[in-house]
Amino acid sequence: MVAQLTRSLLEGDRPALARALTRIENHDERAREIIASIFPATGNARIIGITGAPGTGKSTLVNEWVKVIRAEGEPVAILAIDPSSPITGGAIMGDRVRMQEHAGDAGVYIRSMASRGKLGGLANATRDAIRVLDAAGFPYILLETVGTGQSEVDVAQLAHTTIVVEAPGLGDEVQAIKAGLLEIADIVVLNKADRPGAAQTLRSLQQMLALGSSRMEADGITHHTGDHGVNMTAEKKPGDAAVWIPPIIQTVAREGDGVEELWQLVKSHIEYLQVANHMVDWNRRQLAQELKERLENQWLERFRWHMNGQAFQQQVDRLAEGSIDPFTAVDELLNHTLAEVLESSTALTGTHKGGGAR
Ligand SMILES: Nc1nc2c(ncn2[C@@H]2O[C@H](COP(=O)(O)OP(=O)(O)OP(=O)(O)O)[C@@H](O)[C@H]2O)c(=O)[nH]1
Ligand SMILES: [Mg+2]
Repeated sequence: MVAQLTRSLLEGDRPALARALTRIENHDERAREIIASIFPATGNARIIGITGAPGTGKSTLVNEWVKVIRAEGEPVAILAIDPSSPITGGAIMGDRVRMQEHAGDAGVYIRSMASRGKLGGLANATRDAIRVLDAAGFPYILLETVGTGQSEVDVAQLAHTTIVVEAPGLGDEVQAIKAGLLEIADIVVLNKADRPGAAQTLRSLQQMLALGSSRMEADGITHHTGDHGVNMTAEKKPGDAAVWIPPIIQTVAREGDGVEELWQLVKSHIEYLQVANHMVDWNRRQLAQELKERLENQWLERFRWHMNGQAFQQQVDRLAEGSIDPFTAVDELLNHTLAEVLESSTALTGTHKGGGAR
């Protein structure tokens, strides 16, 4: 069943792709088998993250961008992580309508994924969804997330290139700064450059990027050096000339203005990653982070599952009687549960069949 699905998926079959993504979205048990079997076929796609405050024009930008990529003849997948927040939930319909112009194009695949689900599950579900799209043969995956919370910031960092979109007229503060997004930007887009206040927002962005770091201006583009989050934390090695300086670009997404230039900037960033082993470093860092998160989640889940209700209640009783102190109660409970978890892990030979925290 899964073998058939995987085969179809690798052949580029769209219904199979949709089914696999649904399994991932629903945290279906078989998602794991799918990922295991496609894993060797992944690692080829370039992932470009587009994030920013609600309404900054991310979807409009993506829509225009898809036209540019398609004009070059490359297939492209768009993965939109829908926030469950009621503020932006309504935008999904708008996106559907907007994206309809790509409906007849087999080279464009659009999918939105709900961000509800288990704690810490969003980044992992997104990782898996990216792998499925990658295995299905898309050379470019555009990942749209609303940059409102830590989990969205985590998701934005799954991209090789992270674009932070800002717009004027969203209040006094620059939203990307408020949300802590600027630190993870490889490219900053000031969209809605046609709107009043654009010049001022541009100045604020430039100032923020320049804060605590050197700054150079050329051709109206402000550069910035320093620590730029996940993509930029690679140690500079001797003989390694390339250091990426996140540029700011202005766009009017609704008119398609600046989108071509943005694509060229993204291509130079991809090139930058490919020289001097940045991509190899990036990949290892991503995998280490994923392994850490999955390990923590699995451990916690198993631990909760094995947390014996009786043993727990017993400790509560003893605490109430005053025959034990809370520290000893925790120690004993921990040892008891730990033993159970380890025992069951060997019995299951690594396959978790428990119901988790449900
Ligand atoms: N004036 C102007 N309006 C724009 C521009 N780009 C997008 N818009 C408008 O801004 C509104 C929000 O655009 P979206 O593309 O849905 O924004 P988004 O960032 O995807 O929004 P969420 O997904 O809800 O976070 C729409 O009404 C767009 O038409 C632009 O360059 N200039
Ligand atoms: Mg959107």
